[in-house]
Amino acid sequence: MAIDYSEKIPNNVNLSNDRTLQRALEHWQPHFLDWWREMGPHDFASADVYLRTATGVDAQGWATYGAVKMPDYRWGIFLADAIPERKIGFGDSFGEPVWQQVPGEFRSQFRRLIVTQGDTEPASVEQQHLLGHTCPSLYDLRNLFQVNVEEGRHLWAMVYLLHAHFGRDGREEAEELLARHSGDADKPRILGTFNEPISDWLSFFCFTYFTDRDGKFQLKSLAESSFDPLARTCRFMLTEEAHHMFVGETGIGRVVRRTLEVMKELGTDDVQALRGQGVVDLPLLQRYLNFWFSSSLDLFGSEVSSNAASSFANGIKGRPDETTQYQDHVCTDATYELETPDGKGGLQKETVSLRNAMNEVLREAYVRDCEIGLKRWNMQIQKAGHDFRLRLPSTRFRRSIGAWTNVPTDPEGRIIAREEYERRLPEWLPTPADRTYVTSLMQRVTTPGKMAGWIAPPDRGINNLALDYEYVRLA
Ligand code: BYC
Repeated sequence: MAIDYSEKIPNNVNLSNDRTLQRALEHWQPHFLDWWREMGPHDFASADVYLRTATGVDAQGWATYGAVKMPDYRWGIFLADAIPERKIGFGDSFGEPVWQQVPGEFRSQFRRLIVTQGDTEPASVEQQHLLGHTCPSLYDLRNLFQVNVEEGRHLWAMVYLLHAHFGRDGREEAEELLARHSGDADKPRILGTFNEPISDWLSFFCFTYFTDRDGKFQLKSLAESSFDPLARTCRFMLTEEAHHMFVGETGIGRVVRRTLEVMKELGTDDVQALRGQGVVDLPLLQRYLNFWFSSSLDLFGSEVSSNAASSFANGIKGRPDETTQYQDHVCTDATYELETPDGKGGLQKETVSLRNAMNEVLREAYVRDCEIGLKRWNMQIQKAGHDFRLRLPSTRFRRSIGAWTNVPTDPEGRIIAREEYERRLPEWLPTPADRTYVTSLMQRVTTPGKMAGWIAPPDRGINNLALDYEYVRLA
């Protein structure tokens, strides 16, 4: 269905047919805008930004591009088209028709997941609140803002579900989504990674590479849901998410390219020499990757989880590409082998029900997807004639959720003494000196077509425009 932009809240859900819902959302809208003004991109409210806006939800041309002031962005409610006669694709109700309403017995479980999903969206905007001030180029600044407005829209997507399907509880949750704040001591965001500061662009690229990719996998699992409005909204969100991961992958790739250029010019990989030239040495990049990858792994929850089992059994959350990737969609008898710490410095093998291991199944698929960027970046390094390789640390390294919580391991996943772990952490995670150095590189560049010295230009501009196009016109 086409998106109606004549409405106060653009939508393709026939909002004007449900006056009560429309009024409730119109009541929430100014709260959202207040939140955006306070917590969204700092200081750029009057800039003209070359943004894409959804005009339709089909695969072709869903986007239109043009200069927009961010507070005027048309945040709205867009669901992918319904699949006629769609059937439940997994769990105990496999093969039955999907639900247009939430079954009462699953209400609180659905609410919890929708709230958790919704919470991450404004959190990421808050984390990136000040980043615009230190943009490496107008191209990057525009990409940051594109990501920010779309995360704002993803919040709308979840708030719509809460308002439309969860009554008063849902409306209260929607208010709470604007009341919790990233890193707030009293009211933090729900999931750990979303309380980590993103105060430099290297962190931003790592976040969009690793953490937005968690978004991809979680949204793909929710897109399988038996609750059809949730499935449809997540399907559309996934089309927006792809750009965010592109920003991360190409951002890190450009950092690597620039560093390789300077390594060639200087004829050395000496860290101090490279830092003297203002680029990101590869060991430093590795430490940033270790930090954001390990934090993002926690977002999948515990390896063995009764929440995950009941979400699967009840048809609430499936596996990514459930229909095409798996034969057994019910998984009552299937098992899963895990290796977990035995508490005595060794490992033990555990066999658990596959349903209980669904978080781990997702995490494994996620790790495989993360490898793709690493291969590309390493190809660049190899072609430049260097032996250094970027690597994903083991999924056991620096975990705060699940079986490996607080188990000291090295990045290869070997259990080590706590003393060794503490002592060697500066080899593995960004040190205060690394962060100070990265911060020193974060000088704002806003001349069209120019890039900061620590990052190479992208291969092409946005929507076939030239690289020196003025993607953000600063007021
Ligand atoms: N930090 O059984 P467990 C995105 C909590 S990203 C803090 O192990 P479960 C985006 C958990 O909530 C995608 N707490 O795990 C990206 C539970 O607490 P309660 C976001 C954590 O429940 C970039 C307890 O530990 N979407 O879209 O099976 C920019 C035991 O949980 C953490 C979703 O996450 C953590 N890391 O699975 C913008 C999808 N991990 O409820 C956006 C919806 C776990 O007992 N959420 N806990 O108080 C879910 O599917 C599940 O809630 C989780 C956890 C996968 C997160």
